[in-house]
Amino acid sequence: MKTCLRSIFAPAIMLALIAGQSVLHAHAILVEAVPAQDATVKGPDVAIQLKFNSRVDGERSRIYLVLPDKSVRTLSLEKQESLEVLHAQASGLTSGSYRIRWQVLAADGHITRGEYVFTVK
Ligand SMILES: [Cu+2]
Repeated sequence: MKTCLRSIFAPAIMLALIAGQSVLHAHAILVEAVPAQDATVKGPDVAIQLKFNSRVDGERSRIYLVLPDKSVRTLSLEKQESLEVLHAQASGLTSGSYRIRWQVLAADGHITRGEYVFTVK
């Protein structure tokens, strides 16, 4: 009887595993950003919020800010309220063109990175 049950459930378990894997295997893709790409915002203090399509590990993720003079500042991330969102605060920004550079570790164990430009007026 035990063997019988197993043979019925095994395919279901296999399917669940395959489905689960495709859900887990989601690289983090940036779906929403504040400031938005190419946006112009008011300084000197700018709140940065990056939302991804999957959970990201805040401990192993980084947001860098490339300043108008090309120097790079590593922003400290605030505690994650939502596991898909990273928050940071950039202060003392004078007017000019800035670049957000992000690198995140997604729930599936893969690292993705990207960058975009915004302007402080
Ligand atoms: Cu992946």
